[in-house]
Formats: sequence, structure tokens, C-alpha cells
Amino acid sequence: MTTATSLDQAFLADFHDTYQFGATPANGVDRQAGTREDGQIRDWFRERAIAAGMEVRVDSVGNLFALYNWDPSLNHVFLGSHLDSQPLGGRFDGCYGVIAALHAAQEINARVQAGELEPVHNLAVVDWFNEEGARFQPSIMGSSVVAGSMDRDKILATKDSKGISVKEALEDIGYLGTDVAPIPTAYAEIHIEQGRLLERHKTEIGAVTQSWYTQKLLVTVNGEQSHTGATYMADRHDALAAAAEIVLKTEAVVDTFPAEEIVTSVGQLTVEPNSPIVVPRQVNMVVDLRAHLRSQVEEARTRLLEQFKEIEARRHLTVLAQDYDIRDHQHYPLEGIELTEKAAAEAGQSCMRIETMAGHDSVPMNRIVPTVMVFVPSVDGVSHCEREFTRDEDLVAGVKVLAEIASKLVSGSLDAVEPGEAEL
Ligand code: HGY
Ligand code: MN
Ligand code: MN
Repeated sequence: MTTATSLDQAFLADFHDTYQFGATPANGVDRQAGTREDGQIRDWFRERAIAAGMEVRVDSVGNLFALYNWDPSLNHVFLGSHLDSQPLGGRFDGCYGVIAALHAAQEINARVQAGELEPVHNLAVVDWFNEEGARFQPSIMGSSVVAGSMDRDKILATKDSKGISVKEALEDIGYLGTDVAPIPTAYAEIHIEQGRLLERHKTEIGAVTQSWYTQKLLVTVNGEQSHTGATYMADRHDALAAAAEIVLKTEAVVDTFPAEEIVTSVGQLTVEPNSPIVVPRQVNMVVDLRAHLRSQVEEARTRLLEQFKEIEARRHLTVLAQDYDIRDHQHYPLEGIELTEKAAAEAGQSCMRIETMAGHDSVPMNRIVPTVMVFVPSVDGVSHCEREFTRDEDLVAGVKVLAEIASKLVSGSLDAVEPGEAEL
């Protein structure tokens, strides 16, 4: 077993090394899926994996795997997350989980080579393609294809705002793979919390129990173009003014729910024709609704659709809303939660059970194999922002916990456990 300090130092050296890829002036990263920067960090990861004696594979939707194949007849425990980021995103979201997995895997390999561990499964570290869903929508693409909840060909044909397809982008960075993906038997992912509960409770490890219910609404407002100077106000059908009301109503709909149980936002909005002296004819926007309970999202959705009707009638225009990217609750198996709690206790780390408000690759994976999701604290609960930060000591503590969980998974601890249930 490598001594803890060498594991810590090797992990921190690698993790800090990743900051260079897509580095932004305010200490963030911009490494959107399939971009040159995404390709650069993947090349770097591939080199580190090969140097650690791993076999590297790339599948047909750009998922990147690094494998320890101790016995070619065995399937693989997966450890992973994602290297892609949001625009002007944080250095930790996703990338931490991949580098933590890479070093946890090396720790487990050292134990296997030293005869301290007899694995009944091989081990795979994975960088899932396009978890973030910034450039290509929806999010959580690569793991959803492996989990069977998204169609491979549809994903490859998905285009970004410049009309470039996933297939073309992957070809450009050399990651349109032809390898057969390994077969998962269990999955574990460590990730920054991106919220503020661990910090609020002064707790070092989060054992994730379930994901929040989430959905998006693709909203199109159709008004009419006119001259911003020559058209009387009564004659205007201003799609952007209507959209502005929708943005504020999306924010206000949470007011009638218990605090911190539901969150809503409009994160993406495009205006047509976007000319300074033309009243906008069309606005396309994405409404993001997430809550602790499915019923809360459904109630908020009903209220918003009623408000959209009122805006339509008053402003003599149309508002179309389409349900999109619906993710049911996923309950992580109790046995996996208890694995995290035991591993944290062994590592002398405080631990609490927590729900994830953000989506992760572990959500689709949780549908096909027993999945363990672990959090480390986020300073100020900030994420998807250059200010995102987690302290080195918390990162290192997480790697140790992940290594302990991985050692139990490769020893078959969850072999008799079903994947997490979706809330019916
Ligand atoms: O959708 C999510 O919550 C994730 O950040 N992609
Ligand atoms: Mn993430
Ligand atoms: Mn993210």
C-alpha cells in the first residue's frame, strides 16, 4: 500500500497540473466538451494513465476509459466523472472526480500487486463525454449512452450553436473512438458538492442518498418584429419584454415553497433578430426547475404555464413551452451509502447523508449498476463559476475515501445489490 503522503502528493501534483488546460484569467477553466482544450486535457490524462500501466480505450461517443485489467475475464468497477467544464467554469467540477479516480485506482493497483487485495473485478477510470451540456445539449451525454437512456446516433448528430456536430467535434480532437467500452459492474463518483450544506454543517464527506427531481422547459416566445423608433407601444408584440416577465416569474415561483426546497433559473436565452432598432420577434430560453420533491417541480411547472397563458393574452403573442431533460429522483443504494460512511470513518473524516441538487454521471449509471456518490465541500457553495474552490485537505481526504470504497467494490461488496431505484 502506497503511504498516504505519497498518494496525497501525487494526487495534488496531478490535480493542480490540470488547471493549465483552458485556464481563464480569474482562476477558472473553459474546457467545453469537444473543444481543443477538452482534447488537450484528455491527451494529458491518457499519458498519465499509460504511465500508470493502464490500458486506454475510447468508445463511440467519446467516453475515455483507463483500465486495470487484472483478469481479462472479469468486468470492471467504474470510477469517474468528467473533464469538460462550463464556459468560464470552475477548476474542480468533474475534473476532481476524474483525477481522484485515477489516483484511487493506482492505490488499489498497488495493493493488488502487493498481494494485499484479491480483486473479483477489474477497475476502470472514466472521463465521461459532455457531462456539462453547455456546448451540446442535453447534459450528461456520454454516461447516458452507456446507461442506455440516450441514443448513440442521436447524440453524435447533435449540433452546437455553430452547427458543428458531436461527431465532428470528437473527430477534430481525436476522440471519436471505435473501442468497445468495458462492462460496468458498479460505479463510484466523487464530486464537489457545489452547494453549501457540508460547509454549513462543518462536515468533510457527503454520502449522497438521492438526486433531486429536475426538468427543463424549452420556451419559445413568438412576437412580431417592428421598428423600435416608429412603432407606438400599443402596436408592439415585443418577444423580449414578454421573455423578461417569464424570467422574473420563473424566479418568483419558488416564493410559495419551503425555503431551499426548490430552485429555478433561466440560464440560456437567445433573441431574434437581436438588432438594436428592431423590436424582437422571437426569444428562445431554457427554464431549469429542480426540487427535493417531484410534486414541487410539477406544481411550479403548472403555475408557470398558467402565467405564460396570461402573458400571451395580454401581449398578443405566443409562448410555447416544451418539457425537456426530465430526470427523475435516483435513490442511491443504501449499501453504497453505508460504504461511504464506513470509509469516511476509517479515514477519520466526518460524514453526513446529503441529496444532490446537481445532476451527475452517477444519475444514469445508478439506473444500470449499484452506484456510490460522494461529496467533498465547496467553499461558499459556489460552482459553475471561476470562484469555485475546495481546499486541498478536503480534496485529499476525498481521494482516500474513494480509494477505500473502490477497494470494497473490486472485492465484490455491492455484487448482490440492485442499482438505485428511480422514484415511480
Ligand atoms: O445538469 C447538471 O446539474 C450538471 O451540472 N450537468
Ligand atoms: Mn459535474
Ligand atoms: Mn457541472
